[in-house]
Amino acid sequence: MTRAVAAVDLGATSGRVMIGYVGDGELRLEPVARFPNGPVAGPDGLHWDFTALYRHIGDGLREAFAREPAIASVGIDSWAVDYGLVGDGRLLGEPFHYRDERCADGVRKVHAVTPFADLYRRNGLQFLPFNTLYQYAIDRGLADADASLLIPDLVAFLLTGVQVAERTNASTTGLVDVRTGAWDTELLDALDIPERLLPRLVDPGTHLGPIRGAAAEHIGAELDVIVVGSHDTASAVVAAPLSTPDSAYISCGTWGLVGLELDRPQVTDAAREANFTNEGGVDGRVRFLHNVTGLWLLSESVRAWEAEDGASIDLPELLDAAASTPGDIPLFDANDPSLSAPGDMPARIAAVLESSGAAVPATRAAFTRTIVESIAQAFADAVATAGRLADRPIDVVHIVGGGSLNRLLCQATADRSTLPVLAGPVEATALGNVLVQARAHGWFGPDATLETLRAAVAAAFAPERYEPRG
Ligand code: LFR
Repeated sequence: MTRAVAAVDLGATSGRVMIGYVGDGELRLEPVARFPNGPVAGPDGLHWDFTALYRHIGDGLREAFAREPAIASVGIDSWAVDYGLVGDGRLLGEPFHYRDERCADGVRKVHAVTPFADLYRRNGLQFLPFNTLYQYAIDRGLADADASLLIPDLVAFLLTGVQVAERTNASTTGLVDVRTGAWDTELLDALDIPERLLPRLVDPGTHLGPIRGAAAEHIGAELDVIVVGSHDTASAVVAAPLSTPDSAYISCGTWGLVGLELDRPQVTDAAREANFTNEGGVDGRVRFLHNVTGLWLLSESVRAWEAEDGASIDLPELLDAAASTPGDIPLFDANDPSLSAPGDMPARIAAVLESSGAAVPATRAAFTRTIVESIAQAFADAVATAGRLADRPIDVVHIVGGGSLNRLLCQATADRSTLPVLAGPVEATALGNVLVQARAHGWFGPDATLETLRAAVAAAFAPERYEPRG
């Protein structure tokens, strides 16, 4: 019997629809559709082109169902924190993009009411200027809305008509109580955020209901939507084949999410000072991690160079050239806030290098090497900090996601952390999405834990090992 589900996985630079096959010893992804995503500058700031994304999702699901009529359900995940406002059953405008600089005003407003140390005690989240609560603080649209839905919940609502807030992603809003897992109504009151906007919280694995109306007609089927770990990082961690109890993971795409899985949140002063987050994981696990700016630095630099040349750049070729750059490699702080917004990344990185007295590499290959090594250094530092904060002797680092294909980055992370790196799977997020649906269908038996799912990943996708070089 064919056991298949569809995964919709939306990343900050591209989205995809995949078919996931799960059967006797089989775990396999078949790509169906891939479409671009990114910030769109409007008169009032940066937005997402959600309308285009939603159209691509519908087309992708139609194609998936045409190819594989056995598809039993659909799961949706995306980047975190961003939301769409809904009124009278419709999306009220294109969602804001978290890289929009307006968030700074929201931070000032929220911290004037609730200082960061108090927020951290309540929500356990690292400071990121775009966390949803800061965006709400300056969003005039809230008053006219009936509901605010995070991106995957918004897609699910438009498909099924059901409004929920999936728990792993809701944990990134800053409005969920890290101790109880419920909406923090006291904080909502203090910040004047209407409680009516926030739908009921549900766990990954919840059956939401069938796709209805025009969407079902377009796709050609009333496929069931199953809630997955809808924060992409939560799904990626599900499919990180953690090989020892003291494994660290890095989910590396646009961001590098570096940390550990814990059973309980760590809401200590030391964790707050190190800016470590306690995001909600699938099965109530805690994603104790730090956001490191990841391949964003490279993709934005390549985008700038391509614009300069009016021609596309072969990334593998550039990385090969970078790997053989001789001499000293100047480093910069990958997390410098000046590197967060889109646009002219090479000049901004050069400014960060210059301000610390470091030399600016003269060639693109050397510049690329500096970017990759700076990311790897930030990864190594975050791994060490995670181990120290959680009192764990980290013995291996798993790199999953797009970054696992970047050999230079994997080796540099091994070297700089002095730990072995196990790289892969590259499509961890989509796999985690597929696995949580498969488990909800009972395909892994009645007692399947995350360890069961990870064993399936390890069996199907042998990781590539990088030993640290002295
Ligand atoms: C990764 C990610 C991170 C989150 C950032 C913004 O794609 O979801 O986990 O901090 O995007 O939403």
